[in-house]
This record gives sequence, C-alpha cells and structure tokens, in this order.
Amino acid sequence: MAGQVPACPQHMSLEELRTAVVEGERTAAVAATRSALGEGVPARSILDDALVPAMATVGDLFKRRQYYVPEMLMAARAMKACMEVLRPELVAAKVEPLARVLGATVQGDLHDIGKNLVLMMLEGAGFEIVDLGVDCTPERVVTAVREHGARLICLSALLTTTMPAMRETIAALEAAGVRGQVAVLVGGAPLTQAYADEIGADGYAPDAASAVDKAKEVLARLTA
Ligand code: B1M
Repeated sequence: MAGQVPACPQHMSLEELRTAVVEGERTAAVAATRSALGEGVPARSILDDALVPAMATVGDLFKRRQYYVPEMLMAARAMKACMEVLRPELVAAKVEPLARVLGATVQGDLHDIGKNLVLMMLEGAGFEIVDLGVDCTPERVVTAVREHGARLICLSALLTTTMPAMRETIAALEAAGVRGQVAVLVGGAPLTQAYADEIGADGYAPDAASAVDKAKEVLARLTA
C-alpha cells in the first residue's frame, strides 16, 4: 500500500513467535522458530527477542491473575518445544546461559508439576536447567552440585511431611563444603518466607513467575 513501510520479515516472525508462545500454541511456535531460523535470524535473537519476552509476558499475566496454571503450562510447553529446535544452534553459537540451575523435588516427595513449571519458567528466562526429578536425596543434590557446577538450586516440596528434607538438603550442602558456592531457592504450597528463613535458604518464591525474579535476585547476592 502506498506510503506504508513494509514490516521487516524478521520482526514479523519474532512477533508471531512471541504471540504463539504467550498463547500456548506449540505447533505455531515451533513453526515460527523454524521460519525465523530459515530467514537467518540468529538463535540468540530468537531467544532474547522472542522467547524470553514471551515468558516474561506470561509471568506478568500470571501475577495479574489473568493467566492460571493451565495457561502458564501451555505457554511453558510451547517455549520448551522451541528450545529443542534452538538448543543446537545456541550451542553452536556458544551462547552462554544466565547460570546453570539444579531443580529437584525433595526426598520423600513425588509432586513435580509445580517444580516442572518453575524450571520451565527459568529456562524461558535464559537459565540452563538440570532437572534432578522427584524424591531427590540430599546426597544426590550434593553430588549434582559438584558434577554440574550449578550456581542455583531450586527445591520444591508439596507435603508438610517433606518440608524438613529441605533443611536436611541445606545441611548436607554445608557438611560437604559447597554451600557457599550455590544459592538455594525454595518453594511449594506449604512453604512460607518464615520457613525459608528458618532453614537458611537464600530465597522463597510463592509461584513460578516470581521464582524467576527471585532466582535473579539471589544469584546477584551470591556474586556481589
Ligand atoms: Co498430592 N497432596 N499426595 N498428589 N496433591 C497434595 C499436595 C495435598 C495438598 C492434597 C490434599 O490433601 N488436599 C496433600 C498434602 C497435604 C499436606 O501435606 N499438608 C497431598 C497428599 C496428602 C498426597 C499423598 C500423601 C496422598 C496419599 O498417597 N495418601 C501422596 C504423596 C505422594 C508423595 O509425594 N510421596 C500424594 C500423591 C499425589 C499424586 C502422585 C497423585 C499427584 C502428584 C502428581 C505429580 O506431581 N506428578 C498429587 C497431586 C496432583 C496433588 C494436588 C491435587 C495438586 C498438586 C499440584 O500439582 N498443584 C495437591 C492438592 C492441591 O494442591 N490442590 C496435592 C499444581 C502445581 C502447579 O502447584 O505444586 O503448588 P504447586 O506449585 C506452585 C507453587 O507451589 C510454586 O509454583 C507453582 C506454580 O506457580 N512452587 C514453587 C512449587 N515449587 C516451587 C519451587 C520454587 C518456587 C515456587 O522455588 C524453588
């Protein structure tokens, strides 16, 4: 149309990608990721200019109670599917993640929906995730910290009976002499800030969206 500046195709596909992720449209999101790569958009730009802002939008919508867990899960799954396409390109381009994060549901606890959501939101924010799964013993967390050189551990508990395993995990990190090199973030329905303080965690987040902000905050304190 006369007088109209044509939209840059690269910006168009990133815009489509952001929308598809926010709306949890996995197939459309993966197609937009492939098309952006095909147009020569660098993987780094797809991550920084589409996936990370899309997940930030999802986090905001959740905090404002316009999104609930199902919408957030769908968006996170769309983002994860795009990351599968992007990961080899990011590795090839030597793109450094913000930090390596270990995630685990503590010993005795099999609930993993909340933990998975937290880890997906963190991945969407640019962190590298090592998921240790459920029923994770303190010893396994210590071994994984040594093995992966993680800077942040995210511990989740859904049962009042498994909350003490968080304290035991922190004690095991101290006994192993690695507590100083990692920040510990805790969360889960029965948790409170007061309990996090009592067991010596570095931070507590009530939901997956605020876990991203808290993760950045505790990591900044660790490096300060
Ligand atoms: Co279980 N269960 N469950 N359960 N279960 C609860 C937790 C319970 C509250 C149900 C009830 O009685 N009303 C109750 C706990 C009571 C208590 O401890 N006070 C309970 C019980 C008792 C049990 C069993 C003991 C039942 C039995 O066998 N008699 C048993 C225990 C098994 C075990 O773990 N050893 C059990 C088993 C199960 C299933 C396996 C059947 C299944 C889990 C499937 C799975 O996770 N793969 C299950 C489920 C689904 C639930 C409910 C219904 C839903 C939990 C959930 O996924 N919520 C739950 C009742 C309820 O919550 N309405 C219940 C959705 C999820 C997105 O929320 O995990 O809270 P949530 O995560 C949130 C936040 O908490 C936060 O962010 C997330 C999203 O914003 N968050 C973090 C979570 N981790 C975080 C970490 C962070 C930061 C934020 O930083 C690191």
